[in-house]
Amino acid sequence: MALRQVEGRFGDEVRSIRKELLALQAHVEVTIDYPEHDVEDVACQQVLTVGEQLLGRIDQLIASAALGRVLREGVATAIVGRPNVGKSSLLNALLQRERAIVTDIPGTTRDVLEEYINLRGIPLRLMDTAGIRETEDVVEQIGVVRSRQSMADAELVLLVYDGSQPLTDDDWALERETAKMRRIVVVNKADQGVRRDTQAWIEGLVARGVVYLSAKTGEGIDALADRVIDVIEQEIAMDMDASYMANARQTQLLQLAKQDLSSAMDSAAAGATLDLIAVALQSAYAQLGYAIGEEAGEDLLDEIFSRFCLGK
Ligand SMILES: Nc1nc2c(ncn2[C@@H]2O[C@H](COP(=O)(O)OP(=O)(O)OP(=O)(O)O)[C@@H](O)[C@H]2O)c(=O)[nH]1
Ligand SMILES: [Mg+2]
Repeated sequence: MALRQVEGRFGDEVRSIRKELLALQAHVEVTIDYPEHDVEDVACQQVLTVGEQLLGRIDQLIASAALGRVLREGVATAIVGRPNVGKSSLLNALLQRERAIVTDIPGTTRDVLEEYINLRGIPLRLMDTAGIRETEDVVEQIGVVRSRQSMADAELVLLVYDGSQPLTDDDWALERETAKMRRIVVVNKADQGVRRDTQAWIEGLVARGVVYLSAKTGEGIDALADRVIDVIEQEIAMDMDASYMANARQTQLLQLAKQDLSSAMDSAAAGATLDLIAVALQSAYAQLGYAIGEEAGEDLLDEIFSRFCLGK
C-alpha cells in the first residue's frame, strides 16, 4: 500500500512539473511566432526564473528515489554475532516461524539465509548469518566470509549478544568491526537473566538504544521492531510523507529532463535564439512524459491556443 501511495505521488508531481514546463514552452513559442505578442527578453527571463524552480523540484524527485528502493527491495538487514548467541532464533522470532535450524551447537548456521518480512508496512530483507569467530573448520570459515559480506552489504546491522554469558574475544572484536555501521545492539537470552558484567560492558560501549529481548519467549521483540522502524524512518527513508519515488529508468529520464532544462536555461542566459530554447524545453517535456508513460502529442498546440488569444 505504501508503495502504491508513493508511486501515485510521483506521477502527480511529474504531471505538475510538466504542466508548468508546457506553459513556459507555450510562452516561448508564441514569442517566436507572434513577435508582437511579447519581447524576447521577457521570455528568456521567464525561462530562467521558472526553470530554476523546476530544476529544484526535479532534483527532489531524484533524491527521494531512495525510498522507492527501500520499498521495492526491502531494507537489507543482517543479523550478526558470534556463534550460539541466538541469531537464527531471532530470525525465527521475527518471522514467527521456524525457518532457520536452531541447535545449541555453536556453528550451526553455515550459510546466509535470506527472508523478507513486512515490519509495520516497511519491508525488510533479513539475513541470518553464520556466527563470526576464528575457526579451523574450512566450511565454517567460508560461512564467516559470507557473513562479513552480508554485513558489509547491509543497510542495517542487528548485532546480537548473549546476555546470559560472559563476553568473549569474538564479541569484543565484532563490536569494533561494526562500530561504524548503522547498527542496533541486541542482548538476547534475557529470559535467563542478564549478567551484570556483560550489561555494563555493552552499555559502556553503546551509549543508547540497547534492546534486551528473548528470542525464545518473544519478550522484547516488539521493542526491537520499534527501534528498527525508528532507525529506518530517521536515517534511511528520511521522510516518508514528503517522498516520491522513481525506479532506475525513471531516475535516468529525470536526469535527461534536467539536462535539457539546464541547456534551455543556458541558452536563455546567453541570449541564444528562442528556437534553440524551445527545442530544449520540448525535449525536457518529452522525457518527463516518458517517465510517466505519456507522449507529448498535441499538448503544446492546445496549450498555446488556450492560453493566448490567437486565431488558429
Ligand atoms: N534461554 C534462551 N535460549 C536461547 C534464546 N535464543 C536462543 N537460545 C538458544 O541458544 C542456542 C543457539 O541458538 P541459535 O539461534 O542456533 O544461535 P545462532 O546465533 O544462530 O548460532 P550459530 O548459527 O551457531 O551462529 C539454542 O540452543 C537456542 O535454543 C533465548 O532467548 N533464550
Ligand atoms: Mg544460526
